[in-house]
Amino acid sequence: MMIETRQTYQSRFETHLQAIESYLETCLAPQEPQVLWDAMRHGVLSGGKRIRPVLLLETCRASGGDLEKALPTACALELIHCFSLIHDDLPCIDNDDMRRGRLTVHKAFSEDMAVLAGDALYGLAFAQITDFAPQLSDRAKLRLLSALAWASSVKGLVNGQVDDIQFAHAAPDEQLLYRIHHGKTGALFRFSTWAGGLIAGQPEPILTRLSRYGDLLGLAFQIVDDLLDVQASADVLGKTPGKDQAQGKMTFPAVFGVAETERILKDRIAALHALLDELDGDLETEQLLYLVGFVEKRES
Ligand code: GRG
Repeated sequence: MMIETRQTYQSRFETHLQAIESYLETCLAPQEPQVLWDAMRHGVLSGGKRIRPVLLLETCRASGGDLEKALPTACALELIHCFSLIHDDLPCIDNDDMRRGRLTVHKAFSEDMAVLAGDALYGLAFAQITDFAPQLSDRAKLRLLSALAWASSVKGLVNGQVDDIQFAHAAPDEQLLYRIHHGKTGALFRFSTWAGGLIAGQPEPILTRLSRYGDLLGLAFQIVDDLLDVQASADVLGKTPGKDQAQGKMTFPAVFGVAETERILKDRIAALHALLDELDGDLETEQLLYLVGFVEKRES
């Protein structure tokens, strides 16, 4: 294991962020019809944490891969994530006015434009891999496209969201809680860490472990999200706190209470440390460990 300083981790994280912001800005350069592109830009270029594309870039780098090769797929993933947030905020789903500290897309524009901006981002995401990733082999592109298609639809985001809607106000149920988050949050996290390894050319057994890293990290991320919804203020969160409880959502604090939720989080963090210990040697794991700390300690 190489020993690097905290400053190195932060500056590497920021380098990833700059590459992502600059790519997203270019791929969303305004076009006609202007209102559509303005709405798409509002939904994407609005200061998200970019944790999913950072994870993809970092698992690729930690695997010895080329960051330029991974960037289009990392940003495709962020476009899909932003699409899901735009649709999630719609009046017919979560009905939120604020996201990332500013008005949601349907509030800043209109409901029809928010639906269409989301739809456009979904297609634009896949086009980043097909048209703007010449360094990837056709086989790698097909595997990435297939995995992303499943993760962002019926084996991930959408089924997770359907469960989330259907089981709002249902009796607390541990199995259901994990099922919802395995889809809604876990699918894109699993994709990010698996795809980073795939692009770097890692063998299947390592890809399986990288997926597990994404899965555990996604779960930790969601647990922190649920705790923040109970504990943080609107200013810090950039969105309305306390909404989960108001909407009767199946969250970790709702099912387990806050103290037990904090214990489960510690348990998952310990499992992440153990997994990264196993991967050390095959991968440069220190920055992946730093990202575990980032997820655990985040305040918004
Ligand atoms: C077909 C893609 C698609 C979507 C339609 C609405 C929907 C189905 C799915 C919603 C999925 C969803 C909103 C999951 C929430 C996951 C989550 C923890 C979001 C917050 O992520 P952060 O904190 O947000 O990374 P930022 O703003 O930092 O990007």
